[in-house]
This record gives sequence, structure tokens and C-alpha cells, in this order.
Amino acid sequence: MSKNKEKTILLTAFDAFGGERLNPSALAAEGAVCDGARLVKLILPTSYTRAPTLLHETAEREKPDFILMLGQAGGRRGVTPERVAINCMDSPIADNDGNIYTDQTIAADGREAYFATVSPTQLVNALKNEGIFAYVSNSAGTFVCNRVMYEALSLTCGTDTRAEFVHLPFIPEQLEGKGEGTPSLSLDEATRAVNIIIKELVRLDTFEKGNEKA
Ligand code: PCA
Repeated sequence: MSKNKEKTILLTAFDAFGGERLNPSALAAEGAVCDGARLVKLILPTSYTRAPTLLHETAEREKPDFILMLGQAGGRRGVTPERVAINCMDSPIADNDGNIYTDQTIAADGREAYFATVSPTQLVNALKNEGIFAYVSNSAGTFVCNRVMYEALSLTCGTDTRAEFVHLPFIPEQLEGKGEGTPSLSLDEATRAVNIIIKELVRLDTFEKGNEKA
């Protein structure tokens, strides 16, 4: 894209899964705002098959410069930009279609992994500067979030579009019935974190290093 054209950011989040009544990623996405770029929001079903398809279709239609994906990572203490997506689906938890995968590859001929094309460290630094507890995560897991991150990075490989996944902790409203000491972050703080990341993306140049086609 030309440098003076308005950027488009595709912001995705997930619906509730695994017995939860809500997903903080969807609520934070709802509150997300963006100055200086077009923000397209998309709530994905927590489904190994439907989520990547919907993401793919929406990205082809909207032609975003950035794909920012959000998801819940219950048990984590801070906001965690992910470093890598791996070619694997494996979780004892059923997705919202009732599917359980063990040791399954995502793409038979696909790469083993893709690194995020927005620096997770840069996002962590931006969050820390604004007083938000954040750290880089070196595993997006092997459930639907990793599946969707892998899709976004394979789809945008060799293009100027950059993609990154950020996991958010539980919000306090989800803690009932969970172990004492289970960490959480308020929805206001989670939303503020997403807005800081969006601001950082607006500032970023899409012509930074991306993944090259093999
Ligand atoms: N978190 C799950 C899937 C949906 C979500 O919000 C994960 O980490 O894979």
C-alpha cells in the first residue's frame, strides 16, 4: 500500500468457550477504538474449522494492513503478545463444534511454524510504558487461537500485511469457582491494552520484515 493511504486494521476476538459465559477478548474488542486507521472488528467462533475460514474470507474482502487477533488465556497474569504459531492442533478441550484434536497438523504441506510479523517485544514495551503488565509469550498453545494465528500468518506470508496475536487474562467476573489466586485483569485495563496496541500499529510501518514465501 502507499504510505499515505489510511491503514486498515482487522481486529478479531473470540466468543466464549470451555464452559465460560464470556470471553474477555470479545468484550475488549467491543471497546476498542482507533484514530488514524480504519478498524474492522470480527468476532470469531471458537471453532478449529469455522474461525480460520471466516478470518480468511474477511481478510480477503477487507485487505487489512494489520491483522490483530485477540483471545483469552485464562491463568496468565498479564497481556501476552505471541511470538509464534505452530502447525499443530492438540487440546483436551473441545472447540465450540465439539471437536477435539490430538497431535494433528493444521496444514499437511504447511510450514512447521510462523513467527509473528509484528514484534511482540515492541508491543510489550508499548504496554509497559503505559503501566500495563505484559510479557512476550513463546507459545500461543495448540488450541483454536494458535490455529487462527497460523492461518493469518500463512495467508499474509509474502505480502505487506502484518499479523499478530495477543492473549488476554481472565477478567474478575470469570473468577467464581476458580482456584484462589487465579490472576485476572479488569476489562477496562484489557480494553486500554488493546487500544495501546492499536495505536502502536497505526504508528508502525507495514514495510518492516515479514515472512518470505518458501
Ligand atoms: N482462547 C483459546 C481459543 C479462544 C480463546 O479466546 C485459545 O487460547 O486457543
